[in-house]
Amino acid sequence: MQLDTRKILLVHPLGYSAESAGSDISRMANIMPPLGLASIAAYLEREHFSADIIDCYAHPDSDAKISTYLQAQRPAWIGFSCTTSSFLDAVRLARLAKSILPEIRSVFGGAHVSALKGQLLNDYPAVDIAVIGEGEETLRELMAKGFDQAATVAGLVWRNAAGGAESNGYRSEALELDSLPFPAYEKLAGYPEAYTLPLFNYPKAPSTSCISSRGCPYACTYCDRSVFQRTFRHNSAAYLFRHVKYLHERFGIRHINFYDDQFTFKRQRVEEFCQLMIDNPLGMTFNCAVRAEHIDFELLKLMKAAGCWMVSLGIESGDEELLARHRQNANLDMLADKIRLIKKAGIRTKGLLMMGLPGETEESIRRSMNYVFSLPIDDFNLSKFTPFPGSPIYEKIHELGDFDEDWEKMDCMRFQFVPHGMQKDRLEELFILFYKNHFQRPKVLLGYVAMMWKSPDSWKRFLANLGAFLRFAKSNDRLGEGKS
Ligand code: B12
Ligand code: SF4
Repeated sequence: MQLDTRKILLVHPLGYSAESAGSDISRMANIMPPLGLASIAAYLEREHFSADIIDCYAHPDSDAKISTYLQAQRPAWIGFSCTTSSFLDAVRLARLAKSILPEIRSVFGGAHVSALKGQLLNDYPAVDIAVIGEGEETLRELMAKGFDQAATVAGLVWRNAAGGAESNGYRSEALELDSLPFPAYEKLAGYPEAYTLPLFNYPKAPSTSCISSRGCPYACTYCDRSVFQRTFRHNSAAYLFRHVKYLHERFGIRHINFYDDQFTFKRQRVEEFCQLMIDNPLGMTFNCAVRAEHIDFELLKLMKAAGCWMVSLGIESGDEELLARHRQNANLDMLADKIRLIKKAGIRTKGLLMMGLPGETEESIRRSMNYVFSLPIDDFNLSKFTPFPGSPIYEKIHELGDFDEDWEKMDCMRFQFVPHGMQKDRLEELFILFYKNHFQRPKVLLGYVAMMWKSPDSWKRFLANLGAFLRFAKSNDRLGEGKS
């Protein structure tokens, strides 16, 4: 029987073994919808193709579901969205798909694919086509023209007659974001309940994440911007308000986490959006991420009035010299002033930090701790620096320390890179110490108590998973014992 050339199954891989998924603390705390795949699915459906999504990240153990779908629906295409850590799981699933439907064509997209392009086709026969950059129109055109015409579709990597990878680079025209349909959230099984923001990061449920812009004009050394590059395109305030209202009315969403790299980059857009939220109250709240350069007190007050609950802000390091090696405008006094302004406006603040950057020393880590603990920060996230393909630093990373480039382990929860002059074990100890010192501060503990009424759903989830959290804390305690 023929395969359906107008049908595609879109898969968000799990990225690690399903057996370990149940006890993974980050999964309990944080599961976000795959917005790229949901946007592609909505776009294809509008263009009269058929697209379904299986999200293994939200639903581990989805192999059987994928097999059943392929046997019953017989799509001619299967698509995978890949970060570096999830790419090999996608390759495994592509092999599984080909064992069921040998004629099926696999299309890979996402950050890892946009960064490494042809290398992936050369090394992984299960990858038939890679899409570079944004995927909506490229995939539509590919599905409309067919696999044999791949060379005529801009934004692809394909195999030529000799079997080598060939690419025609990025599409010359980026999409106008207001022309896109809203992501097909309804195609995500269990949405919105199956998706949860990090604990204590939202006041009410159900919550979701949402994207209203693409790209970032900055060039931090550790950041992979291979998909949307150094541009900034955004939805208008009116479109964004319609989107938020739609999430509220159709899915009952009460809190949104805007995952834009630079939510406030265009000040006027944010002003207009906030005014719409104030003039047409939906009873909703939101979080967003900003760069310190793009906020001021007037804007923050307006955001607060519009329902802004928490602002995340990239600090990365409390060592100014180290910071200056990795990002523009490394000014810790300015950052501290902006954090105080966020608090003054009545909004919670979350600092985003990284440990283990090239140039990091025990001294710089201590400076980071002192800096962070001197600020009125409500929450912080400390990730382990990981040099991703596509990030500027990746090119010369081997000159800067020891790098174990094991893609499956590159999930920012392990020190795959150890800068010159540091030891991996010591980095681990200091990492735990950082968190330990944070949680031992009475102000912080009181803040979590206050969450009983500020975010009761978080406490409910926390208590429901208490056993796993205690196991996690105990294992970390052992690691951190006796060290300071
Ligand atoms: C939200 C988010 C998350 C969420 C949800 C992830 C998801 N799959 O949607 C969560 C919190 C789970 C997450 C986790 C992680 N994330 Co994250 N995350 C993001 C963020 C901020 C937004 C993603 C998004 O929704 N973008 C908007 C949509 C529209 O874009 P998109 O997903 O890229 O999809 C477009 C194209 O890529 C392409 N495309 C994507 N998939 C496919 C598939 C096909 C078939 C086709 C044709 C095209 C295509 O078309 C889409 C539409 O145009 C991005 C940064 C960013 N601005 O994109 C980082 C980003 C993707 N994450 C990153 C990282 C490092 C991680 C983590 C490793 C770190 C961590 N511990 O948190 C984990 C990895 C988890 C995993 N197993 O994959 C890196 C990836 C770098 C890399 N090479 O791997 C990014 C790029 C941030 C950065 N600049 O460093 N993340
Ligand atoms: S880390 Fe943030 S500010 Fe820096 S390039 Fe990436 S998205 Fe832009």
